[in-house]
Amino acid sequence: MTDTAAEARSVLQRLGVAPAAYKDGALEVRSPIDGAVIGRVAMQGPAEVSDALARAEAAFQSWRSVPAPQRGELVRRLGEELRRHKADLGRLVSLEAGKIVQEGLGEVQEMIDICDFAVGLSRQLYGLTIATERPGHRMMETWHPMGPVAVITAFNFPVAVWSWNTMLALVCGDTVVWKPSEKTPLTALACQAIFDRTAADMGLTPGLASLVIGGSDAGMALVDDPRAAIVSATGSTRMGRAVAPRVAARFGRSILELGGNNGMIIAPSADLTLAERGITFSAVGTCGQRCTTLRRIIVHADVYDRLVPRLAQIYGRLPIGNPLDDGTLIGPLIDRAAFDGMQAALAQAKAEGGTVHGGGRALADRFPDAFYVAPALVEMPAQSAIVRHETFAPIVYVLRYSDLDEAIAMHNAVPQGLASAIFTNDLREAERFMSAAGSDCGIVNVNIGPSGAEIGGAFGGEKETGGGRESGSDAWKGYMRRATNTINYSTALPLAQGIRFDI
Ligand code: UN1
Repeated sequence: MTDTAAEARSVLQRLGVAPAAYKDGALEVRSPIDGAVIGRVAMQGPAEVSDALARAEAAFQSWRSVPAPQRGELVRRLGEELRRHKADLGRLVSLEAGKIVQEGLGEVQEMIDICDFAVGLSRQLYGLTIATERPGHRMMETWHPMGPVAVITAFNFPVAVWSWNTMLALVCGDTVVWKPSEKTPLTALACQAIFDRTAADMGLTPGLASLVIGGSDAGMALVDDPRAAIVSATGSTRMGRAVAPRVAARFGRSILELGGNNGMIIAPSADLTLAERGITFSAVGTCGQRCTTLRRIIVHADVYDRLVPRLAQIYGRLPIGNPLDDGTLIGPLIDRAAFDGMQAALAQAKAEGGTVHGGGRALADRFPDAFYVAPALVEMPAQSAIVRHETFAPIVYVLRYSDLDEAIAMHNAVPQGLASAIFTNDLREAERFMSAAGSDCGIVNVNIGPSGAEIGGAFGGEKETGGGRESGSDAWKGYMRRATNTINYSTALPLAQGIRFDI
């Protein structure tokens, strides 16, 4: 059996984190693998937030004027460091967040990918030139850095989401103050150590990116501080509801990536073998704790009786276990609260007429202080209250439909709007689902599941998901401010709209 505490110590050492940072702080960090304490980290509060923002603001004064391609050089080197440390950082993600090794490594790969993306972007921060109505004039847009970005992240992607934000922010000329989840401070310390070493090697000004480990008082201090030009927050809709109005009240900018309730329509023409794989990875990957996790399957009546029993069979034989072991596909839930939340949701689903397959506690003898579960497949008679609610656990609700319009309406009739998918071989159905009258989500896939998005596309969603976009496409614009410039190179001063104003 793995000694998670010893492993965490040696990985942290290889990643260059000073032992003082995780030896005797007040915050006990437990590995979800076995519940063992793997670190003790100091808790910081509003005073440290204020100091970090002061440093970020000071660093911003010079960083904003460094040419963007040179800023990209920092990100290029960070990408190289991450390549070098991929195995260790991926393992630390497994130890601290409980992901299987493949997914821990995948998360670090996602960091490397956003570095590559951001390096390219550092030479592509372009604005438009616009035709003006005035002779001898030119109109254009220039994009400028915004200031310090407060990055608030969740336990489930403890390193990738920081890098989505930080790498873009850095090439955009912004600086960063990061508050990670209190459940995953060790991976945050490791990222910060990598960052600090790289920035120091390059002789860069301190304070470009810093870390504050703390609770909601630290988070709210970031949210309320006008020096944080942008607040990029990832987490529950409840958290977003607390954050968004406070940032808005001071006219700050927010980028919100909140809850999902991701659905998939299985049409009569669907390739069911492909669908089974798509469903299983999306529904049970990361033990159902991704914001993109598949939570609802809307299955056509003609294929329901072929697909659902097969899924129940697959679910029954998925390897649940220590995420560090080869072959494990389902690791633990993050903690007891997640387990209790899952059981409460299953009880409610039963009360609402559902038939539950699986969903019980697993491996309690071997790991009495950890929370492993069998993934749950829940057949529901209708899209009742519990189905419309996001439970962060491996529960997938199965619903039946007979008409595509009805399926799309059902698909959209939830408060969240992150990711969605349709499995169909019918071109008309696929295009319908992607059209203006189709899925209302930010991510709309055909013949692949809703989770596991790659860097390159904009990531985020609508409604209670918060509306933010991160990572790919033109998400960089969220980290910059736009100036519209009108330049007069004539000897006259014509006014727009033909206004005459002679003095
Ligand atoms: C999250 O769960 O917060 O698309 C992010 C995915 C991953 C990112 C998930 N690339 O599932």
